[in-house]
Amino acid sequence: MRLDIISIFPEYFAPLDVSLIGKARERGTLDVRVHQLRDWTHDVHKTVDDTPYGGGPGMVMKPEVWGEAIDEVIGDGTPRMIVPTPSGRPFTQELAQELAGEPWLLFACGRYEGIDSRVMAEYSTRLRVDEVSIGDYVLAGGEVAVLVMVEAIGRLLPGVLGNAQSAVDDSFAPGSMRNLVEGPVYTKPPVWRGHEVPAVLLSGHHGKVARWRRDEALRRTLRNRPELVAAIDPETLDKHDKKLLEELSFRIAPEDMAN
Ligand code: 6GU
Repeated sequence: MRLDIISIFPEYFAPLDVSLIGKARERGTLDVRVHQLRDWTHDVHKTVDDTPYGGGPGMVMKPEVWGEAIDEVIGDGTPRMIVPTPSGRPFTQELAQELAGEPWLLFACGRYEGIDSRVMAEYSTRLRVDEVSIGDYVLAGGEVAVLVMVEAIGRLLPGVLGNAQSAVDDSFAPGSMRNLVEGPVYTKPPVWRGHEVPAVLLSGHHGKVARWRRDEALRRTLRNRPELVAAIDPETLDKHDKKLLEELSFRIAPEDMAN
C-alpha cells in the first residue's frame, strides 16, 4: 500500500519508522511518503493560512498551496483522500478494514481552523474524499489523528501482524464477539503480589475457559461501554448471557427473555 501524507509538521510522523509499521516499511509492504506542505508555497514567509471569510477566530489553510501540493503528489493517479477533522465521519474498525483494502491513500493534514472547503470540493470531482474524525474531542491538528489511522490500517495489511489471529480477535472486528470488548488477560506467574490468576484459566477445560471469557467480556462491556450492551441483538445472547446480565441488573425486555 502506498501512503502519502501532506502536513506542515512532517516531524510528527517519526513514529512511523518504529515497530510494526516501521518493519512493514522496511519490507516494502507499506510505502509511506511524508511531504512538507510549505514546499509548495511561493512567498518568502511560506504562508499556508489566512483569515476566514465571514470573520471568526483562527486561520484557514489557503486553497492554492494545497492544490499545487496534491496535484504534484498524485500526478495522474487516483488515491483515496482522507482529511482528518473533528467534523468528519467517525473512524471505526470497519472504516479501517475498508481503507486497508485500498492500494493508495492520501492524508491531507489541516492545522488551524481547517482547510478551505473548496479543496475538498475540487478533489471530490476526481477522487473519493472522506473527512474523518477519530473521536469526540478536539486536537490541535490532524497529524496525531493520521498516526492513529495509519497504525489501525497498517496492522491489518497482510503480513504486518505477527499473529494473524490477533486482528481477528479484536474487540470491534467484524465476526469477533461483536459488540463486546475483550475481557482481562493473564500470563505467568500464577500468583503475583498475592493476586491469583483465575483458577479456570489453569484448568485446561476449554469449554469452561470460553464461557468464563465471555462472562468477563460481558461484565467489562457493561461496566465500560453500556451503550454497546444496549445495542446487542438479543438473538445473539444465549440463556447464560441473559442470566448474567440479569444478575448484573441489566434489564432485557421481557419479550426477549423467552429465548
Ligand atoms: Cl481527525 N482532527 C483534529 N484536529 N481533531 C480531532 C480529530 C481530527 N478527530 C478528533 N479530534
